Amino acid sequence: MVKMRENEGMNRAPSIVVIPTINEGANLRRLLPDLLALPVDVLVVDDASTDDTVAVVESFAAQTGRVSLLRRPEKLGLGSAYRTGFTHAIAAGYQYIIQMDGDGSHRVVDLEKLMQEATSAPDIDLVIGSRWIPGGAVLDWPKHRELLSRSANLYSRYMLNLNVRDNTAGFRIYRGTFLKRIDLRRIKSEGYAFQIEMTQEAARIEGTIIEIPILFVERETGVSKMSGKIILEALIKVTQWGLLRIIGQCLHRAHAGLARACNHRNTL
Ligand SMILES: Nc1nc2c(ncn2[C@@H]2O[C@H](COP(=O)(O)OP(=O)(O)OP(=O)(O)O)[C@@H](O)[C@H]2O)c(=O)[nH]1
Ligand SMILES: [Mg+2]
Repeated sequence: MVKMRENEGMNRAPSIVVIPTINEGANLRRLLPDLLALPVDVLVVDDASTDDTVAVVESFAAQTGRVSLLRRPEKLGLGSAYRTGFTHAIAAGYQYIIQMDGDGSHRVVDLEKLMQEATSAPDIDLVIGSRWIPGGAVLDWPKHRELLSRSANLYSRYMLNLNVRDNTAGFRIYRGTFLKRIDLRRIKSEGYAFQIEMTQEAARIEGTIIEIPILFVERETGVSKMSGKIILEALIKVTQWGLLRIIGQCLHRAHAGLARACNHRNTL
């Protein structure tokens, strides 16, 4: 691993962007210069890319000293890449930990907006770049992808009772101290389910979550890693979590009803 910058007080950027990659060399070559124009450091978590991803990252690391690279020997999953990246970022003491795809779908202009919001109030724990609130949109996405994303969000919002429109969004800023409160070892999902599980956990520990509209742009180069397995994982997990939540609620109500009935009998 290229060494991460230690906490150098005022000299180091307060924020770090964690980018998971597999074969995103062409995209990183365009993304990194724009990102590094902002006051951020970058950590790339790469799973055995066979293109020039590693060379591109190492070259920016050498030129700027603000880019780190964590290399893993095989494709270990998006969720696991983020868990590893987040763990390093938390340990290094960054104030804001940013999650962003390396395929160009998440725009740096939108990141600037997200950063403004994240830093606008001390109580904001999680900022989500949202496609599905007014002002948000997708560009060049096939209709079936839009339908899939919209239905996944509707289903997870209903099943998990989440007040977030874009649960599957991968463009986010966590306050470092807040992310530290989430036990990442308990988060087991890998694909879209990872984003949903993190949203669910953030809501469970009563974080302040806001959504900011973004324009999500379909990748121009490279290959999508989205698969049927990722969709199935999300469908199964959301259904399991949702049913457990609903059963828990029913048991709670039944217990409360029983207690009320007993109290009533005792007062007769
Ligand atoms: N390290 C690592 N990165 C991954 C893995 N899967 C996907 N990525 C990266 O995560 C980011 C998002 O993956 P994409 O393939 O664009 O998947 P997506 O954005 O969910 O789906 P599309 O809309 O089809 O692009 C990209 O930067 C990928 O290179 C993985 O298993 N390990
Ligand atoms: Mg993508």
